[in-house]
Parts: sequence; structure tokens; C-alpha cells
Amino acid sequence: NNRTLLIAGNWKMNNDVQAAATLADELVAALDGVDNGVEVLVCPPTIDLTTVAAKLDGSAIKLGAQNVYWEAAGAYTGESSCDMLKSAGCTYCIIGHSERRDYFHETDEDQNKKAKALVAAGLVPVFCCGEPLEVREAGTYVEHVVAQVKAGLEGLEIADPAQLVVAYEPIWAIGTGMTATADDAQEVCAAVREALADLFGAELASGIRVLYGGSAKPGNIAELTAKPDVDGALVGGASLKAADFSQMVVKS
Ligand code: G2H
Repeated sequence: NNRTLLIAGNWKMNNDVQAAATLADELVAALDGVDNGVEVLVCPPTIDLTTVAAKLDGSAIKLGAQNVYWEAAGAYTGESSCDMLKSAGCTYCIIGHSERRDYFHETDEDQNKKAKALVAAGLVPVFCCGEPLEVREAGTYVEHVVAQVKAGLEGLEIADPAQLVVAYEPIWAIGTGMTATADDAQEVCAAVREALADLFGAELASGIRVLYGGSAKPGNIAELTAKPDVDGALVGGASLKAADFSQMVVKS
């Protein structure tokens, strides 16, 4: 396929401003001279964005946020708008992470509004989906994930496959050390691509990156990205160490 692999780091709620600056410096140094065609993205906490943006200036590493609110401005205490993220240097934004859905009660409808606002602002959503353990065990995980993709992305208007990224993250594999096998990842990533074809047409769907997330690390990234429908990874724990994260870029 012609899709550019994407290795995306999701720092979650880790690293204060000083620690973020240090990690960004380390990443720039570790990836200096690495040019294997893999796109690299880091998504720090909102409070760290401008500091990390300054550190990444001049490098090929892209910057993304972990959350956004869909309104343009106003009385929404604690939130950040698409234009604010853009002004801080972001080109991507994670939405619909299972931690946001579980701990902050975000719905598919919320993700749909966020995705539309991001695309309208020229930012690329990294739309997360994935099933909990009980759904995996019940065997209905493909239907579960396809339903999330359709509800979250219906009515989104894109003209170029680079305007959207989807990350399949089985919840039972997140931060648990339990990675889905590469074949598990491939099965659901292929189903996600079929759902994208239903939404956007086969041609656009064939160009949209579908990532795997959930305990991705240097030791399993090559096997994952070797699969035809796995176009990279959304990396949590292993993105917090520059040596591990840069290894994942090199091995992809
Ligand atoms: C899944 C992933 C990053 P981890 O949440 O989004 O985290 O790699 O720590 O499982």
C-alpha cells in the first residue's frame, strides 16, 4: 500500500513542563538523522504543548493534543478549542480515547462533534476505538468497533485520506502489558478500513492510516507494522522514554 506509517506517542497525564521539555529534547536528539519514511507524532498534555512545540521546531516530529472541545470559544471552563491547539503548534489531536470515554463519560456523539470541528479547523483527528474484555470474550468485538467508527465519524467530510487517522485500541491491552497479537490487530484494523470504506468510499479508505494501540513497544512494533492494515501505532507507556520511542520508529 502507499500509506505512510505513523508512530504516535500519547504521553497521557505524564510530564510537567520541565520534564516535557527534557523528553522533547531527547526525542529530537534520538531521531536526528533517522529518515526511514515513518511519520512521528507526539501528544503531550495540553499544558506542555507550547513548550514541546518550541523544542520540536526545525525537526520533522509533529505535535498533537490529547483532547479538544468542539465550540470555538466561550464559557467552557477547562476546555481548549481547535484554534487554540493550532495556535500552540498542533496538527493532530487524539479523540475518543477509552480513558476519556470511561473516566470522563464521553460518548460517540461527543467524538462526532470533535471530529467535525477538528477537520473544519484543518487539524487531523486520531480517532480511537476499541472493545472491552467482555466484548472480546463474547466474540462481538468487530461489530462493537465498527459501530464506534460509524457513530463517531458519520457525516464527517474529508477530501484527502491524510485528514483522518483511526487508532484501534483494545481496552484489555491498554497499559496492561497484554498486547493483542499482530493477527488480532490486523483483523480489526481491516474491519475498521471496511467501515471507513462504507463511510467515505473505498478510495479514501485505502489511504486513511489505521493504527494499533495497546502495550505497543520496541519488541512488538515490527510484527505489528508488517501487517497489511496496521499503519503504525499509538504508543502510551513506551512513548515516555526517548530510547524506546525512537527504537519503535526505527523498527517500523
Ligand atoms: C493505549 C496506549 C496509548 P499503552 O492507551 O494510547 O497506551 O501503550 O500504555 O497501552
